[in-house]
Amino acid sequence: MTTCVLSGGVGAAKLLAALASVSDPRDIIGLVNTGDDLDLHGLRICPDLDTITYTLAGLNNQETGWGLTGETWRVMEELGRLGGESWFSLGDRDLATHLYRTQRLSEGADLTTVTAELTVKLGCPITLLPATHDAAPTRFLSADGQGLSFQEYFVKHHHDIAIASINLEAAAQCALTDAARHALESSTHIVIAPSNPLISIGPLLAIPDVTTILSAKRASVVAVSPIVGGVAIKGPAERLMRELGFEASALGVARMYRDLASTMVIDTVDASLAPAIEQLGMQVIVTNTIMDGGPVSATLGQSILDA
Ligand code: FO1
Repeated sequence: MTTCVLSGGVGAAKLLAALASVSDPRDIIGLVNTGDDLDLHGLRICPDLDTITYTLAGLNNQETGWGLTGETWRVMEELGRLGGESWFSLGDRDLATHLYRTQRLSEGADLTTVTAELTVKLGCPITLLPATHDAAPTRFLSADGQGLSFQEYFVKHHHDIAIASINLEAAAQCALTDAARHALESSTHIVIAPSNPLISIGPLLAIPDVTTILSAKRASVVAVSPIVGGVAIKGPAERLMRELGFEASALGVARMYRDLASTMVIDTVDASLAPAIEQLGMQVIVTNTIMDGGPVSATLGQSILDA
């Protein structure tokens, strides 16, 4: 019994930890978005892979939500003094991960191999797979006509800029890795994490063959809504969904996933939306989805595995 989880960053990390708390972590695979990845200072930065690795290893920085615990920022401070690019903060400890990854990639190792090395070395007990080895950066067009990279939108503009469209063309041109394809095809359960459907899950679904595989396995696909009570648990999902013409609710998320998932997990505060979601042809599980890293997470994890 293997569970493959389509994953963004923070929300997915919490869900993967929840699933790992109620099953053998060796049976869980995170299939992770790389659309947020960037090259900066000559380093390959993979925010979602690192957020999940650090969280599952118990090393995540709970103040920032990204990066490592016990972090210091001396390199960034020095870089700022030199007038270097310091808008995207890499902590001193986090830099070691990036130096390691970049060096291994430059030696010819692929991102799947390097990710496996980092998860083992850092103590993340589940398997994490990048969905692709190709560069597939997510881009944005702002309402005032600027083209933006993911991290320009997310960090430089604090995702506080109106967006006209999301560009997933690079993802649509890239190839699923063999390991990712095998994970999707052979897993008994597939879960869509409560990550942003447009910019964390969207880039995974844009990769050729992913929606085909999910549709064929729809009966074993469960999606967890990242929108609770009309509000995103974290990040810009609600605002982006509205700006791009989607209803910012668990029902709106269900409409996006109806052809891919047979079961939708929604929060108890959204229980009144269950009949409308069932009318889309989905089963609905109503439970507490605000994960606490303890009993609430465990109950959510178990309900997903039982679905
Ligand atoms: N998010 C920020 O808001 N500011 C940062 O300076 C920042 C640096 C950073 C460095 C490494 C890393 O793995 C993640 C980092 N993030 C930062 C988080 C990241 O930009 C986003 O949270 C994700 O890409 C969205 O899932």
